[in-house]
Amino acid sequence: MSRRTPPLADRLAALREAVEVAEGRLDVPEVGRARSLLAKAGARSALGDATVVALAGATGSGKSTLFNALSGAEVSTPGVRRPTTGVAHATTWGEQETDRLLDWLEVPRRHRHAPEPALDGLVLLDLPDHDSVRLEHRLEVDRLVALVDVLVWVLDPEKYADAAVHDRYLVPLASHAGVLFVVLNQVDRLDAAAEAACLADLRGLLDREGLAGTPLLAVSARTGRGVADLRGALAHRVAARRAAVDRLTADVRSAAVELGAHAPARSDAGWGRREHAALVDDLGSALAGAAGVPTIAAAVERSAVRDGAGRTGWPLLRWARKLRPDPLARLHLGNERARSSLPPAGAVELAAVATAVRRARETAAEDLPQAWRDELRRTVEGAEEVVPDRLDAAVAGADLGPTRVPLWQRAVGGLQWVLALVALVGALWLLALVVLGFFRLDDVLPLPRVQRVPLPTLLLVGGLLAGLLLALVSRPLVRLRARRRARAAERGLRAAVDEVAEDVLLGPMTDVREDAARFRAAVEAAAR
Ligand SMILES: Nc1nc2c(ncn2[C@@H]2O[C@H](COP(=O)(O)OP(=O)(O)OP(=O)(O)O)[C@@H](O)[C@H]2O)c(=O)[nH]1
Ligand SMILES: [Mg+2]
Repeated sequence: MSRRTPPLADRLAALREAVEVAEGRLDVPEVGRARSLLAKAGARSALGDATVVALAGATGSGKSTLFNALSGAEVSTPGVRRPTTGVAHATTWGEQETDRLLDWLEVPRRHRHAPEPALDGLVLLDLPDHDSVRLEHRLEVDRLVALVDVLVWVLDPEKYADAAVHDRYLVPLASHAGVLFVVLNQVDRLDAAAEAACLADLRGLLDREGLAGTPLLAVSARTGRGVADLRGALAHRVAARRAAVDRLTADVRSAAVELGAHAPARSDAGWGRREHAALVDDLGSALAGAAGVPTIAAAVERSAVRDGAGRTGWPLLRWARKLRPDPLARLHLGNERARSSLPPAGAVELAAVATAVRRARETAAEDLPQAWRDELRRTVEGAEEVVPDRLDAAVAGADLGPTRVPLWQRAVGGLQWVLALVALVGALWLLALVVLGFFRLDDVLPLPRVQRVPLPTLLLVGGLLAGLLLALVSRPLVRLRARRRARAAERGLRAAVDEVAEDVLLGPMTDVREDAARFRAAVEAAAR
């Protein structure tokens, strides 16, 4: 087997791969036809290497007469009343068991020819008329034309140019060199000049139809002229023992060419890294809007301000802050399996998502044929349905950044307690002085002064003022840290959202493109 023509098994494997890739993806009739061909090939290959030759043609062209001439007996009755032959007849040559083959072909009338080594392995069929007034004849012809290995088209001098035969049967087999013979029968009815003119005209017609490689023989089934040549040509095909393989090869190639109409023009499947990253970014920012990432980031910031201010604020007012709910906790994040309490995305956000998805889909659809574009659209539509749930789960489970309390906030918090304690000591001291003064026991407690200010007053006022000052100084720092936390949370959320964009939308789109490329490669391998 030369390298340019791969063996039938390889072609069939390639066609099977193309069908498997296309299955459930491409909604085109060619896939179904290729699948039936694979079934036929599997069945035919198991039925031996006999050569099934069928005589086909219009009613009255002389198929049955020629069939009998080749069979050497009147197996099929020719007739004057048209159409004559209603069911296919078979004559088999040689010892080979052909019953299973004929069962598969569903040909009931069978005749075994006397031993004739040159034609050993031939199964000759006489078909009904292809252009019959009877529908069942036409159906039977079409069924068998698809199954046999070699077709001998029997034309007669009147109707040899009939467009029905040429357009429907001959032209589609143009690529099937070796599968087709054309016979001009009844040449006994023509004189030499008319026969030559007729043959030249028919030859020209066939050549123009792309059938230049198809042999054309002049015969007369009645006188036997040319029948020996036809017998010789058939013997040649039979001896090669590859008519079945040739027919299947030709079928696989035309099926692959048909499928090729739905293959992408370019073979490179994926998009470049930069293109891919740009798509993720585009989709990610649209999805982030719809997923409420800005809302969550704002809640993280407010929550961090609340916590930080609480921690660094004046201790005696902390309980008041605790009464206000945590804006982050209200969103019920942190559980991937439960829905968050995020408000649903608004119309603007949803429109932005739709636009980004459409842009991504259009990029993915570039240079894909229509059938793959349709599949891409179906895939994206399916994916879009799960996007809201996947987004919610993603943001609910996203890493919102470090939640560790910063050391300085702890330190400030501790210092606040100390200052509060100092103020308290001052207050209690003053209270004690007032009580003792009431009982005229002023001298029991000393009253040290610092620069003429009584120490307890200094402790009370100083503690309070210092606490207030510390709280005020801490505020901008708390805000700064809250903004940093919000940014970190936003990064975490974006990463989770980008993953959804990648997983739910871009991944399946990439799969479609890759399948289209695989399809193209398989179709090319089958058609080579
Ligand atoms: N002159 C002449 N008549 C022929 C020749 N071959 C067949 N005939 C006649 O043409 C008529 C039709 O022949 P059939 O063999 O029944 O034709 P068929 O193609 O089998 O027709 P259907 O079974 O109806 O499709 C018969 O009368 C034959 O005798 C031939 O080579 N020369
Ligand atoms: Mg007939």
